[in-house]
Amino acid sequence: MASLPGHPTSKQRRTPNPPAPSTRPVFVLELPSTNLPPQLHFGKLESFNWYWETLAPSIASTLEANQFFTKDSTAQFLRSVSKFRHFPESDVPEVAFVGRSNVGKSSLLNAIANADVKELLARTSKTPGFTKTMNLYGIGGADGIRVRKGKNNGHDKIVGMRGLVIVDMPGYGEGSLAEWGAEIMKYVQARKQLRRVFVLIDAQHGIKDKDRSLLASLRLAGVSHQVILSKLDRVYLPNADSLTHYFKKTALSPVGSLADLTDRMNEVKEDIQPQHGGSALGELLACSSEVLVDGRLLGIDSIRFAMLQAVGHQFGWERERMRAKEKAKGRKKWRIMKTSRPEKTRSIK
Ligand SMILES: Nc1nc2c(ncn2[C@@H]2O[C@H](COP(=O)(O)OP(=O)(O)O)[C@@H](O)[C@H]2O)c(=O)[nH]1
Ligand SMILES: [Mg+2]
Repeated sequence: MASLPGHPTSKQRRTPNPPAPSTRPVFVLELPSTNLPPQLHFGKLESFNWYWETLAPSIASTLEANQFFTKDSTAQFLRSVSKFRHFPESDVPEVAFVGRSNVGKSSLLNAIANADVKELLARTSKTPGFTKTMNLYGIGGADGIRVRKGKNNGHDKIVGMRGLVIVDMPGYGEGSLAEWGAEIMKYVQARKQLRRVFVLIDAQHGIKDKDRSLLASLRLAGVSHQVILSKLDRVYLPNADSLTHYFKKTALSPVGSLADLTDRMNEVKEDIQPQHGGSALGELLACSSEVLVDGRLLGIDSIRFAMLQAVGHQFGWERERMRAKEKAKGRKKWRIMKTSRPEKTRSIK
């Protein structure tokens, strides 16, 4: 008789001590399915994302994340600051984008927020085009995210409910990381609202020494961080019904193979999760901010999900679970109230 799926066969039942599951993730190649939502597979390459310690988002969560960034909110430019001490106080959780100059930070921000952040910055900032400033953008929030002016020389404060702030950092270029980063390191180490730093690495050029030093500083400081491979279209474009350049509107052809991408990801993974000490979040996301694959920018949906997860956004299923918990708690309280004797009322003399 054929055994039922999930039931051990007689041979398996006879094995006294089954070998302990390997802690090394199994890197399984799957055919990319860009028009299919990601599947929940532990330790597998999800089309072009690799989740080895975390779970890929469900279809519903991905849709919700997209809705959050595209329908429920518009990006607002909040402020440009060059010194950590000039940051406004804030009630709103933050994430930051860091990486080498030209790695694609601002383009990714555009893609995620479905906005032209450079234009927002030029329109709203008195000192536009500053590549050396840390630029703050607010997204979402019931009434939007905004800066409330401090009264009587008090501090300005970023306020708003159910939204997040994204900080677009200046890139580290030719100079040393120390030159680049005194103020930025102060920010990542001391900013209380910062929930996760997204470190962008160019998928084509791979990880460089300066990226390694930055990752080491983040590990040392115990700052939560996650790596994203940018410009994925330069190494890999899947075979899809339609491949189009977002700006030029030109048709494109498939590029590279999943095997190339796997090699690149393996290389990066070695660097971001060393044997000892803290490490980056156990997933590697890859994206393109410029190529549409069957009408969607490659990999952006999963990054939207990761950002919302980083700021503690409650997804639909989490809200349901909380509601069920509250309900169960309410029932228990009611049962206790019903079964316990009423207290004797004491007369006040
Ligand atoms: N092919 C490709 N080019 C990109 C992508 N993202 C950004 N770029 C290009 O890379 C350059 C630098 O991008 P930018 O977002 O300004 O980088 P930043 O300095 O890190 O903010 C620009 O010329 C972009 O057009 C991408 O996903 N694919
Ligand atoms: Mg930029």
